[in-house]
Amino acid sequence: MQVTKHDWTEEEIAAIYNKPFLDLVYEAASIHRANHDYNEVQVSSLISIKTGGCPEDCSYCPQAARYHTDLEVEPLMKLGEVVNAAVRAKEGGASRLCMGAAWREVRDNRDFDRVIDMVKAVNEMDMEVCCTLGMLTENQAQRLADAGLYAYNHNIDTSEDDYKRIITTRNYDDRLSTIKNVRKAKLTVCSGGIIGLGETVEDRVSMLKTLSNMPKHPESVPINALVPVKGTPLENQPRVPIWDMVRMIATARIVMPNSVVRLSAGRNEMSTLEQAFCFMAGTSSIFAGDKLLTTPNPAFVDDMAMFELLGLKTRAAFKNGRPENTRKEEEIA
Ligand code: SAM
Ligand code: DTB
Ligand code: SF4
Repeated sequence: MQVTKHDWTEEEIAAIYNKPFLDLVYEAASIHRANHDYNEVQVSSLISIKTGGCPEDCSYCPQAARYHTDLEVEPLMKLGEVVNAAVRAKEGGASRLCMGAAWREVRDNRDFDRVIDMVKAVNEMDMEVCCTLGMLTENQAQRLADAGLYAYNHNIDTSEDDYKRIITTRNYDDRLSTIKNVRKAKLTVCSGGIIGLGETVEDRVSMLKTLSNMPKHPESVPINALVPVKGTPLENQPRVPIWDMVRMIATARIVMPNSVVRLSAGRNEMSTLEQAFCFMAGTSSIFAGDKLLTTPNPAFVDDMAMFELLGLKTRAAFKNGRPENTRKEEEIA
C-alpha cells in the first residue's frame, strides 16, 4: 500500500489531469498495478429501494419530484423483494448490493427501521451492503453500522463553487458533514461525483482536491458520466467525451492510490474498448445489472462476456476479511 498524500494543491492535480493523454494513462496504470490486484474488479449491483418523489432539486436527477420525468414513483420496497433482488444480484456476479433511496435525509421512522432490516438480511447473505439514503446523523450512521452495513455512498458531485449551480436545496457542507458522520461510525466511505454537468476542468480538479484531502481517502470513488434524463434541467447536456472520463479516472487513481475507483453511470453508452481504457487507467469497480437506479446499464451477461474478453475477474465479498460490525449473527453467537 502506498502512503497517501492529503495536501494536494489544485496546481498539482491540474498538472496531472492535463498531462499528455498517454503519459497520464501510463502513470495511472503504473500506480494501479503497484497498489492493487489489477485484473480484479469489484462488482456492485444497485437497487432503488424507494424511487422518485424526492424533495431535492439536484438538476441531474430523474428522481427529483419537481421535474417532470417519465419516472414512476414507488414506495419503499418490502424486505422480501430486496432479498430476492439480492439473490439475483449475487447470481449475476455481484459481491456488493447498493440500496438507494430518493430521500433528502434519513428520518427516524418505520421506513428507516425497515432499511435496517434490509441491511441485516443482505449482510447475512455474505454480500457487502452499501446504502445511499441522503443525509445522515451520527446516530443514524451508527445504527446502520450496527446492522452490518459495509459502506455508505454520499457523492459530492462537483466542486464546492459549482455546487449551487447544480443543487440549491442543500449545500456542500451538508454533504461533508454526512461523510464525517459516516466516518465516525467506522463505516467505509464511497464518495465521488459526476462529470458532464457543464462544469469546468477547474471544477473537476477542485472536486478531486476535496476528496483527496479528506483525512482518510474514501475507500471507493465513483466517477459517473451524466446520464441526461428528459425532463431534468440537464437533459440537453452533450455526452461526456471518453477522453474526459479516462482523464478523470486516471487522475483520481493517481491522487488516491489506494482507493477503489468506480466506473459508474455512463457505461451503457460506452463501447467495450472505451471501458477497457478506463480499466487500464485504474478503474477497479463497476455497477453491474441491467439498471442503475432508474436508468439502463449493461446486463450481467454482457459484463461477464467483457470480463472474459479482457481477462478480468470479480473480487470476492469481504476479500480483506469481514469488518467487525458485519460479522454474522451465527459468528457472534
Ligand atoms: N438521495 C441520495 C443522495 O442524493 O445522496 C441517494 C441517491 S442519489 C440518486 C445518488 C447519486 O446518484 C447522486 O449523488 C449522483 O451522484 C448520482 N446520480 C443521480 N442522477 C444521476 C444521473 N442522471 N447521471 C449520473 N449520476 C447520477
Ligand atoms: C453512484 O455514484 N452512482 C450510482 C450510485 N452511486 C448510487 C447512481 C447512478 C444513478 C444514475 C441515474 C439513475 O439511474 O437514476
Ligand atoms: Fe434526491 Fe438524491 Fe436525486 Fe438529489 S440525487 S434529487 S437527493 S434522489
